[in-house]
Amino acid sequence: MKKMSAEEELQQEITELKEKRNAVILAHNYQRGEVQDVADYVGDSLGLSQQAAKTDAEIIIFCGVHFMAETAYILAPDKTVVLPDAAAGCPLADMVTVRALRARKAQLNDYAVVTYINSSAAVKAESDICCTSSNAVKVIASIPQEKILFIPDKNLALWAEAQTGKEIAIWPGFCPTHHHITANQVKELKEENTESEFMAHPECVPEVTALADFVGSTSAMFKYAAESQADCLIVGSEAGMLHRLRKENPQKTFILPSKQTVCPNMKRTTLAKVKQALLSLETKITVGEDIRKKALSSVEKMLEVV
Ligand code: CIZ
Repeated sequence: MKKMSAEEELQQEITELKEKRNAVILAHNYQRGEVQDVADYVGDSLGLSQQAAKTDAEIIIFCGVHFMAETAYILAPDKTVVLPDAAAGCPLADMVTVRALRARKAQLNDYAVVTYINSSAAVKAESDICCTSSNAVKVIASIPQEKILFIPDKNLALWAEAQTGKEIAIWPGFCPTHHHITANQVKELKEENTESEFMAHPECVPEVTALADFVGSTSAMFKYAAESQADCLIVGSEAGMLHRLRKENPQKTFILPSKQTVCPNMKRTTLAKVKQALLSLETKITVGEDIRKKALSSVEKMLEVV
C-alpha cells in the first residue's frame, strides 16, 4: 500500500477528529487547496452562511476570515463557531467603522444602507440589508428605494450601479488583493493567450472589469468556467480559486493576471491550525446578542431575496 504523505496523514487525523467532535468544516473558495480538500463544504459567503444556518453539527470550524465566522455565529448562535487563526481578518471589512457609517447615514438619511457581507457584525447591525457579490444586483433591485448607500466596496458598488441603474452613494473601501490586478496585466495576458477568456470578480477596478468576458462572484465564476468553450481562462480573483477550477475542469488551463492576487489573511489557515482548532476549540467567535439580532435581520433579509 502506498505510504501516506505528511499532508494526507494530517488530513486523515482532521477527518477523524471532526467526526469525534461532531464538527463541520466550512472553507471559503480562497482557502489553501489542502484546507479546501478537508472541508465538508467549500464555497462563497452566501453558500457558507446557508450551510452554517442549516448544519446539525455542534461545532463549526470556519476556514475563512473573521467576518465570515461572525456571520456563521449570527445565523447559528447555538453552535460553537471556531476560527482556526484569530488574526485572519479582512482589510476591506476594516475600512468601515460603526462611527463613520453613522456619520454618513446622518448625511444621507433617505438612502437605504446595503452592506456587503465583508463587514463586521456591528456594521451589519447598522444596515438595512446585506448582500454578497453573488446577489448584490438582485438585492439592490429588490428594495423599493432608488437611493442606496453601498458599503464598503467601491468597485462592487460601481458595478452594481451600472447593472441596476439605481443611484448609489459609494464608500471608498476596496479589497487590496483584487486591487492589485491591473488592466495592463490583463491586456498582456490576453495578447499572449489569444483564445483565452477573462473572468473578473466585481471587486476588481472598473478598468479591469471592462475587459472581462464575464464578471461575477466566485460561485458564478465556477459555473462560467465549466460552461465556457474556452480552453484557457484568466481568473481575475484570488489565487485559491485555481484549486477548485483545476480540479473541476482538468482539461482547461487557468491563469492569474498577477502573482500578487493572494489574500494573506485567507492563507493564514493551515491544516495544522485546523487540527489544533478541533483539539482546542479556539478561537471561538461570538457576537453580543443585541448586535447579533440586528445583524441577523440584515442577513435574513438578504437570504429572503436569494
Ligand atoms: O462572497 C464571498 O465570499 C466573497 C468574499 C467573494 C465571492 O465572490 O465569493
